[in-house]
Amino acid sequence: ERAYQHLLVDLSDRVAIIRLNRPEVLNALNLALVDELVDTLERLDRDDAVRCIVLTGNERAFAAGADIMEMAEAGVVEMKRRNQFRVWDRIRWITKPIIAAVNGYALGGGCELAMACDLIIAGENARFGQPEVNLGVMPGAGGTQRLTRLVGKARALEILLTGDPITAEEAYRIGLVNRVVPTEACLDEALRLARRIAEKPPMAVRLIKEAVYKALDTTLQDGMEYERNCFYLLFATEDKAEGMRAFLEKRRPSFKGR
Ligand code: CO8
Repeated sequence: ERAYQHLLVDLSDRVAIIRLNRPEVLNALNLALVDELVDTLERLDRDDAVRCIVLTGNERAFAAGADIMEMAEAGVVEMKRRNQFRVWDRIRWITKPIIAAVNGYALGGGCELAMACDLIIAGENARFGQPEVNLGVMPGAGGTQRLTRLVGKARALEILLTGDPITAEEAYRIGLVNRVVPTEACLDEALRLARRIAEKPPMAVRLIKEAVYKALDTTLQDGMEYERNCFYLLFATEDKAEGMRAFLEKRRPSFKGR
């Protein structure tokens, strides 16, 4: 059993569940929490017993943003010295799918954290927003970049310039989240989805994730070529042989991740 300072971590049916655990400050993301979170994601990513990761908070908050207490007195030299986004950027390289189960506030860094995940299940009470502008700053962990790619320029600018949060229903309408479910069903729905993905051949899952992020980052031509190479690569796996054989033999495949 491992001791965590700001997280609760569980494993069931090859799905790891990470709960952000600073409820007294609505899971504000201080430096220690983000360090611990990213270390944990990387450890779970290396663990063969884990095939999918669910990240959640509590009913009141997924995360209400970066910890304002830690930033209030900081100047630019201190912020540059902290170099906190080097840790943050490592989330991008987690190979297993990460599903955010979001209830309550997902604001500022909390919204950016949800967007850094691969899929988002929202409870009806979820509120997404980038209120940094109200503090005299702006997003620093992808809020202007990921949000714009996800929902387009017009909606992104409205959210970013007003700082007003949007409801779960609105987030669904503009394509920020995959689905909206009753608040109390949010984690279960995310776990159900995670277990479905955990049954799939891990190498195919991994390359699909890689190829989709490539699509956000490159030209269509280069992306198509990338996709094709990933596709060919899967023909070297035992799971490809098993998947196609099982189809022909009309039985359920059993995937090994090799
Ligand atoms: N940082 C520190 N403490 C917080 C934060 C926060 N972001 N959010 C809430 N808290 C604390 C409150 O200070 C309060 O503490 P206390 O009980 O000691 O007074 C406790 O949590 C409960 O909060 P409230 O009493 O304010 O609860 P309400 O229900 O009245 O309001 C709100 C809930 C609307 C969510 C309100 O707390 C709020 O506006 N919070 C701040 C939201 C915000 O501005 N977030 C953006 C922060 S800036 C940012 O995220 C920059 C990202 C850059 C990169 C991030 C990398 C990690």
